[in-house]
Parts: sequence; C-alpha cells; structure tokens
Amino acid sequence: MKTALITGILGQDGAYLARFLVGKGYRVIGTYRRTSQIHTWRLEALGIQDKVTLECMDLEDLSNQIRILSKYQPDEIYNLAAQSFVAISFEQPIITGQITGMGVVNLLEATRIAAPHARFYQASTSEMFVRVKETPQTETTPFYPRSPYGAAKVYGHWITVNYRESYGIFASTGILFNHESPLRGIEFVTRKITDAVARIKAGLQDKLVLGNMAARRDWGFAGDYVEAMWNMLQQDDPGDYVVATGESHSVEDFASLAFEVAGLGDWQAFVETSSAFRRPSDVDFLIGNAAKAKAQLGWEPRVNFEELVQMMVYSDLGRQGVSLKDMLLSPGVTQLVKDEVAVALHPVMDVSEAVK
Ligand code: NAP
Ligand code: G4F
Repeated sequence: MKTALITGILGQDGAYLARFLVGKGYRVIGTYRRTSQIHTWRLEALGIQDKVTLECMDLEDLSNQIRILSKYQPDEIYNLAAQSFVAISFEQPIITGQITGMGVVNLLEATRIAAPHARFYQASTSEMFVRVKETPQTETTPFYPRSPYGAAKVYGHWITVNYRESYGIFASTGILFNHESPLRGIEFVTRKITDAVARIKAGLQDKLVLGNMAARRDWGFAGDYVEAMWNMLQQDDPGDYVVATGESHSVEDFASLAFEVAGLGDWQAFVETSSAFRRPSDVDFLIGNAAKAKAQLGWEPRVNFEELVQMMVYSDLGRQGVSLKDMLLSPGVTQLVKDEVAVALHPVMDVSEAVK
C-alpha cells in the first residue's frame, strides 16, 4: 500500500485529493495547522474523515516536518498548504511570504533530509503569470506576479524546480488555474456569489456587493484538478504542467449565470460594486493552455463552466434549506452535477430521490 502525505488536507483541494487517493487504496496522512478548532467539514462532506490520519504540522516549522516525514516515510508528498487568498496577501505580505514561499523550501528540506525518495508535488498557480506575456498561458510563459501571494508562489515554484535539478528529488509542479467547487472557501468570489444567491433566494439577504466584475478567469472544478496532481507523480520523470480548461469567463458572467440558475432573474437587481473589494493591483485576464497535461498525462476537465456554476448554486441553496427536487430533476442538469451536489449536501440534506 502506498502512503501519501497531503499538507493542507482541510482545505478545498486537500479534501478532494484525499478522497481521490483513498479511492485508489492509498494510506493518506493529512496535515493541518494548529487552530483553536479543527474544521473537518470538508472531509465529513466527502465521507472520508475516518479514512485519513490527521497530523498537526505547520509549514513554518521545519523540525515538525522532519519528525512527521520520518515517522510516515511517504511515497508521495502533496504540498497544498498555503496562505492562498490573494486579497489578504496585500494586508499580510510577510506571513504570506513565510508560509506560501518559505514554507515550500522548509518542506523540500524536510523531504531531502527525512524522505528523499518521496515524490513531491508543489501547488503552483496561474497567479504567477498575471501581467500576461502570452495568451493563453503555457508552461513556458514568463511569470509576472502582481500580488504578494503571486510573488511568494513564484519562489515556491522555482525552489521546487531547483531541488529537482540540484538534488534529483522527483519534484513536479502543477500550474493550476482557478478551480472551484461546492467546498470552496467562502472568501473566494465564486463561492461568495453562490452563497449570496442562495441566501437571497432564502430571503436572508437582499444584496451582493462585489469588487472588479470585469476580471476574467479560467475556472474549472477542483475534483477534476486533483486527478492531474496525482497523474504528475505517476510519470517516469518529474515536470511542470499547466492545468486549465482553456475557457475564460468574467466575474459578471459567473454572477449572471448563478442568479439565473437559482431562478432569481436579472443579477443587476441584486448586485452592487464597492471599491472595498478591489485590490491594489488585480489580474484582469487569465486563460490556460493545458495541451501538455492532455498529451502527457491524458488529463482533461470533465466539468464545464455551466455545470460548475450549477453544482455550486444548488449546493448552497440546499445548505439554506431551499428544496432542490424540481431543480435537480430538470433536464439541463447532468448526473455529474447531481452527484457532486449530493456529496456536498449529504450531512445537511438528503437529495437521493432527485439524484438517482
Ligand atoms: P485552501 O482551501 O485555502 O487550503 C489551504 C490550506 O492550507 C488550508 O487548509 C490552510 O489551513 C492550510 N494552511 C495555511 N497556512 C498553513 C500553515 N502555516 N501550515 C500548514 N497549513 C497551512 O486552498 P485550496 O484552494 O485548497 O488550494 C490548495 C493549494 O493550491 C494552495 O497552495 C493554493 O495556493 C494553490 N492553488 C489553488 C488554486 C485554486 O484555484 N483553488 C489555484 C492554483 C493554486 P486552514 O484550513 O486552517 O486555513
Ligand atoms: O476568487 P478570487 O479571490 O481568486 P483569485 O484571486 O483569482 O485567486 C484564486 O485563484 C488563484 C489561481 O489563479 C489561486 F492561486 C489562489 O490561491 C486563489 O485560489 O478572485 C477572482 C477575481 C479577482 O480578480 C477579484 O478581484 O474576482 C475578483 N473579485 C471581484 N469581486 C472578487 C470580488 N474577489 C473576491 N474574493 N471577492 C469579491 O468580492
């Protein structure tokens, strides 16, 4: 049985990756940072809280990491932990650098010292491109980050490449474009929108206030993207891979479709904008070219933009107690969407009749 260690297992990607690896028969060790309350809601939603071993480990503490890696001797290490919210990185640039940048070299050092034969995955990001030099972006597009988060990730990316070249560690990076899900953190714009749409539908909220609605992103489904991470570590050689859908939509497109899916009509009746949600510098347009991942990993996204918006809106409507039966039974809703909604909702609502 192979052992995988996932940092940031309590985050969105960590939970989906853990589900995928448990399904493949791995022993999964998931690490989380110490907080006053461990939040395992994502693992519970995916039904795997009893199938993974949790260990407290902070990306800032090298000695902690050496002990954990020595104890478990993982075959694969997935470094997903980070201060991952771009907006807060402008407010907390130093801690973002320490966790999202220096945290990577800590873990690489721990790997070199305690588990040198482990295969290592680093969560790189399209936020490294930002002031784009080429459209769509590929593995060879030059980086030009425009946030403390993006700058920290560029360091994490290059130090991973450096450990691969200097010490022969099997270290790969996934340059993942935005990926979302019903389990996305509520601070990110997609989930902020779908949560607000559900609350408006349930009569709990009147307005949604957003920032830059013209920003365009290449949005995919997190459940698809974690499979690409695993694939990268099964290759004969390590490498760097863009993972994206190749389609770009604006925040306005996302909001417009979300209000429509919930049957609320015109989004403009509910949405306001405020400079409070604008960043000192923003990313206007991102779109990825995942041709290398397709050719070498055989990876392609399964969930399209409309399905992604649907699964997020329906999950949030369910969380607010809105009946979903008629919506899920409508012919435009695919089985994939129904299945992910059922997964996201099973701790709070049984939608089994509608998803058969
Ligand atoms: P996420 O939901 O924010 O998860 C990140 C996890 O890292 C959280 O569980 C967080 O703990 C943990 N963490 C934060 N600081 C830590 C520290 N000092 N030590 C240990 N753990 C720490 O992010 P995600 O969306 O799953 O993304 C996973 C990774 O992919 C991140 O590195 C992100 O930057 C990168 N990425 C994400 C996307 C995307 O669109 N989702 C795209 C490209 C790259 P708490 O749960 O306690 O906060
Ligand atoms: O959802 P966001 O906060 O995601 P962002 O900044 O693209 O970062 C995410 O994707 C990256 C990959 O490119 C990851 F590396 C990173 O960890 C994270 O997962 O914002 C998306 C866009 C931005 O242009 C933002 O300015 O939406 C715009 N936006 C407009 N109104 C808003 C809002 N973003 C947030 N969070 N909240 C708003 O009210």
